[in-house]
Amino acid sequence: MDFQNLIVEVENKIAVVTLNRPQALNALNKDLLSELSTFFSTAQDNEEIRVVILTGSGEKSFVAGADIKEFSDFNGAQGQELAAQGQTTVFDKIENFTKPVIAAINGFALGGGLELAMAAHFRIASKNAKLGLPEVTLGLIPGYGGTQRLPKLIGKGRAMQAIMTAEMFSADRAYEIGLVNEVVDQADLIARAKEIAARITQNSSMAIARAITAVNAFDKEQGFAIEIESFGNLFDQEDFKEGTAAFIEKRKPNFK
Ligand code: CO8
Repeated sequence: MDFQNLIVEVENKIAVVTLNRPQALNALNKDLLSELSTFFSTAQDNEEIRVVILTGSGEKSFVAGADIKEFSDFNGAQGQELAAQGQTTVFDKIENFTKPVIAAINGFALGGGLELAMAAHFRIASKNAKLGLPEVTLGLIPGYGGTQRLPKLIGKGRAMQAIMTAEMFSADRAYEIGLVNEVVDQADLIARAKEIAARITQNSSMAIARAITAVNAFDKEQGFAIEIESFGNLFDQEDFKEGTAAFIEKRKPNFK
């Protein structure tokens, strides 16, 4: 995989994807978004990849938002097109990706950067991380799903306040309110993300894919029906037979 704005390292079925525009604090421009979209399309069928870790290059920033310089002269139609295209080709694609995506937030996660982290399945952060949706300071609102995903993660009232004030959460505060699952020293961030990922790779990837689909359906009307359908379907799969057999035989399962 040959990218200009991403560094992709795959080892032990774990892909570490580093967004790499440090001169702009890894802001999301069109090229970077397009490469992210390509990466996730390719990774879907790549058997060498079972978990994806997203992080930013440098010690200062995960992603400082959408690239303000790129859209500063856009009109309404262009802005809407940019947001719609980004949501479909990147943010929703990540949320619905059937392999776990972990955001390892190594600094600023602002605007589109926090929205990217929220599209991931869960988040861990380094102690220096700062998270927020400052769009109203630019006369905008979050356009990459932030108005939908932030309230689900931290509650409507807190999300309203965060969006209205544009204030940043410290890593510790983000942990307190459930926006990130863990806070670690920056030096340990990727190692910890890999540790979690390695644990995930021990489990049935087929079951995990179904779990992602079911959890994502939680707030949709048909959520319970999707859960039931996926649950039933898994009974017909090899992994279920291996998993239950291993339990009964008191051994570790060997999932293909
Ligand atoms: N876009 C473009 N360039 C950026 C961005 C950005 N979001 N953030 C930082 N940069 C650039 C700076 O312009 C600067 O470049 P240069 O050296 O050429 O001047 C370089 O990165 C370093 O940044 P600073 O010098 O500003 O670094 P500081 O440590 O002083 O400040 C901050 C760090 C606080 C993160 C500051 O850079 C900042 O406030 N950045 C903007 C944060 C922001 O407002 N983000 C939200 C953007 S809007 C958004 O994400 C909307 C998402 C939905 C879009 C839907 C499609 C329209």
